[in-house]
Amino acid sequence: MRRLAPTLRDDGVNSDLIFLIRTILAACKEISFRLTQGELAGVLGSTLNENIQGETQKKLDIVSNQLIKDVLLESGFVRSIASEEEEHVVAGDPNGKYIVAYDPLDGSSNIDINSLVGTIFSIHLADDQLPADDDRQFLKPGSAQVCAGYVLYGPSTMLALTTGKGVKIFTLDKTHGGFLLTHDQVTIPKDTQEFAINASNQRFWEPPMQQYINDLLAGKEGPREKNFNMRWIAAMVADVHRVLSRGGLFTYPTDHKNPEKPYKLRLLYEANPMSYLVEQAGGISSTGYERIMSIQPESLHQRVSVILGSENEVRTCEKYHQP
Ligand code: AFP
Repeated sequence: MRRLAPTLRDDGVNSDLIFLIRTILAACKEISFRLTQGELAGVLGSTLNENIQGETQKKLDIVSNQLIKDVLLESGFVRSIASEEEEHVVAGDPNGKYIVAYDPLDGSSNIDINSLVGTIFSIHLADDQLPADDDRQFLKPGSAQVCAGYVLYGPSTMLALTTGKGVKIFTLDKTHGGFLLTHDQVTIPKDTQEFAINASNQRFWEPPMQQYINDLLAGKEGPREKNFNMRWIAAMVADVHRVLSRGGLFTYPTDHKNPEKPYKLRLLYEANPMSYLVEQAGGISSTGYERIMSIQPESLHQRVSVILGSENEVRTCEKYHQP
């Protein structure tokens, strides 16, 4: 099986970006090791702190954020970083060519139950017209990304990556620490019978989503005239990996459970990188009303409604949202 760097060179990816991707993966390998060690590494459990999102920080949230932050700032290739765990943009190398937005440990509520978690990253070119510590560096639509990926820490540690030439999946071979190409040109089936949503929020959804989900649940006897299966892993990385692997629809729609927080998923370091991967694999990613990668961000930790996956199924869900 082919290793990461030669595979990306064959795709015409420049050596600076390959170096940056490998830099991120160096931190991810360490995160993978600490997760595997679990209690033995003393990194499970929560801290007494809350992050900018008002969420209790897990010890491994902080450790993972620091690991990635350190390697990015030392790389010489990164002008600015934005993280779920950092309130503001952190300036890196003034000559850095790239900026990186990342969620160091997505699904961290799964850590203490030994379930799936992951790291998500989104890479843009730096803006020479703006200071390195200016949040506006990151206020670019997802369509401007030059690279996006995630590392899923599961029974295997797997990297899904796109640089705009389709999606490749690599598997970490822990015998030598290399990521080997195990799935080339990943393609999401256009149709599906599987959806992922946190159904406990049903009473808080908007009517279009309530109706759409009701019709899925009605199965063969309902208007869809076929049965559907449901999954919910509570880690976007894992649910999206299933969509890339066998199709499906994943959604975290708007809800009015907390009027101050109508959306759950963050645009810059969850929705946009995942949307890039899904679109590059032949799927689509929408709010129900517009393409996610066309949204002009207004703030660093902006949240958004997400409906992504198999093209025909997302289109059907969008139709429920048409006036
Ligand atoms: P955490 O990182 O706080 O666990 O949140 C994960 C996440 O942002 C996303 O990965 C999941 O799809 C979603 O939240 C799960 O949300 P619920 O806990 O409300 O199901």
